[in-house]
Amino acid sequence: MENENLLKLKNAALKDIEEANSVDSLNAVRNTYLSKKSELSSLTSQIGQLPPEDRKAFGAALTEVRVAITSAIEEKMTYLKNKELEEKLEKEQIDISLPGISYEPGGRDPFYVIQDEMIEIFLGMGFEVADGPEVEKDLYNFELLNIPKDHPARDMQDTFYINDNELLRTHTSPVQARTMEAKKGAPVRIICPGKTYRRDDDDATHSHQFAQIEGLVIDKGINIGHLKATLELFAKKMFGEKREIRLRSSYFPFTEPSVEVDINCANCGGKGCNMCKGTGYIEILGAGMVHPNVLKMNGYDPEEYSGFAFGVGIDRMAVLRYGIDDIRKLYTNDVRFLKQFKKMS
Ligand code: FA5
Repeated sequence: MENENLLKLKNAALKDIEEANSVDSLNAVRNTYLSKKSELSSLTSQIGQLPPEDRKAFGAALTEVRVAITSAIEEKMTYLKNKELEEKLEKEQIDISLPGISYEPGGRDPFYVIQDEMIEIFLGMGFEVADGPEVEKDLYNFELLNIPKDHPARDMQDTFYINDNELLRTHTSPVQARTMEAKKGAPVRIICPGKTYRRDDDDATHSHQFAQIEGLVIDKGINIGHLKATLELFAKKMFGEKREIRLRSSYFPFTEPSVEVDINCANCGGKGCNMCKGTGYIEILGAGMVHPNVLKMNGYDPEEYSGFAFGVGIDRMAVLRYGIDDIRKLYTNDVRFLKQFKKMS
């Protein structure tokens, strides 16, 4: 093919490119002039049949035409794509009178509402907040609390063991031993909120993971009257002035005497109903006077110092306070329950 014909081919292509007025039509032009079946491609494959002295010049002329067509197409493609995008945006209509999507604001989880409220009450009585690890040493969880290895009381608090010496703490009481260790014989007035774990079967009132607030007071002259007054004030602040508490004799290896503390049932006022299982009272916590062995093991002279301690279940408090029928609802993140709670609180 003469160079003059090649020039015609190039001009025809450039004209078609110029006339293409959409991305689709430009793609069709590209197909006509640059595809494998195009005239340009078939000419390229014929170079080998030319006399050797003509091949170089003809090859260069073909390349020049291909480059010219390709760059003209690319330039036009950019222009057409932008134009089509602009046209699309112009056509899009926004109806500003349509109502927006309403997102309901979330609320605080009942568990944390109660936990904060309990902490506030104790802070108001002069307690400080202490902390301790959830993966705890057997030493602090049991031994320094007067529960040596093979003590039958361990059966009541079976747990998840990491190894022979480490476990998920079964109560917040190990913080008692840790605090006494840190205070080195000085007076103590702490609470410790935190997660606790037991190998308990889950049901409406039990969870294998729950939370407690531990309380510990040690000083000279502390007696059971201080314990009762502290817990009575706590119960009234938490559940209302009319609530009474009752101390029932109990057993914990780390307190002597030990008590279970009940509160009179708000539902029936103490007459007996389903909620309090006919007893008129509902158990809220375990407590007692710190056992002399515990004081001794943790660096306090029981002849000089005495103290009281208590452990209250935070989840149980939330259940009682809000009349939640199943403790597991505090953990399952069911939005229906959380919404219901938001309305209640
Ligand atoms: C204790 O854990 C003692 N450490 C409490 C204590 C501290 C006594 C200091 C004396 C001095 P108890 O096992 O009773 O005691 O648990 C205390 C509270 O934790 C219970 O009253 C209850 O509110 C809560 N609790 C216990 N087990 C569970 C469970 N599986 N699920 C939810 N709450 C629980």
